[in-house]
Amino acid sequence: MSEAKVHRAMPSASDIDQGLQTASAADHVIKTRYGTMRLGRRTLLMGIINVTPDSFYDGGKRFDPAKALADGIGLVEAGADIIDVGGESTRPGAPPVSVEEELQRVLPVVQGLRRTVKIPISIDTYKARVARAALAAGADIVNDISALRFDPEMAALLATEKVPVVLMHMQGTPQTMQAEPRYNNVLREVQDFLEARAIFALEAGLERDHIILDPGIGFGKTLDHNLTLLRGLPALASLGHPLLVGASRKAFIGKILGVEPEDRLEGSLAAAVAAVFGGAHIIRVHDVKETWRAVRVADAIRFGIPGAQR
Ligand code: 9MG
Repeated sequence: MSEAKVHRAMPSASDIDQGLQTASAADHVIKTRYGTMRLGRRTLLMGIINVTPDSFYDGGKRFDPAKALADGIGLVEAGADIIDVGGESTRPGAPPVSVEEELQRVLPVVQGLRRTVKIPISIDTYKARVARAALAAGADIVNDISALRFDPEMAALLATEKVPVVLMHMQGTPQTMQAEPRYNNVLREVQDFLEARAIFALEAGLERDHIILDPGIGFGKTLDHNLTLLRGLPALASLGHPLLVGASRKAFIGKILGVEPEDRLEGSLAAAVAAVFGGAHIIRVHDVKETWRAVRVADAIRFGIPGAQR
């Protein structure tokens, strides 16, 4: 497993699911410029590389691009299927950064990863200018926490570039979202929002197969809202698009266990496994090696062991 997805080793990103023989009810195929991802036969892992000084867990750890690149390669060796590179913290209250600053942070890392790893790279940004430059530098997917709402040029860019996008739910903005999140029915409202954003994306010219939905765990949600959404993932999966879930080391885990981000690994693994059983196709995580093991076992229970006689 370890070197399989870096350039110095052999298989390509299109081999992601080679050899797997069990299929689930919700099969999806996402074609990226770097290879085809098969979803629904096993859960994919999106490894997080935040090139920021202030992210809630890894802020400052990868602010040096060389360190971010080395850690990104390490996540691929640990089993990541996608690497998500971000240059602006989205923790509650984090200040926005300028386009120039964000580009300075992410571009060397995207370029370095593209030269080195053989899996799709995702750029975590809601800014069209950052997305455009990152795509030119080798990114394949755009992870837009605003679901195409914060930058009016983002939808047209993605339609032209023909790349997949993650459309995430958020109430408010990162600056305001945790002030007083309120819903009458959080699951219904998030479901309606995601459905509406998928329709918006389609009408803007994105391909149906390029739309990934995400409930936005922790983005304008209380503990109870987050738990209701994680419990309700099957309803979100029923929208007919691949589902991405990011719960890794988030505050709701800290609230349950009374622990700081450094001590939330076990809670994150529990959330990842719950997401697998809820129908998530992609899990966004900091701890790829540990999540890879937990999710392989969860996948074996859910789908059967690939190739095993039954
Ligand atoms: C950038 N970012 C932080 N948390 C996230 C989550 O849960 N989903 C997505 N798509 N992006 C996230």
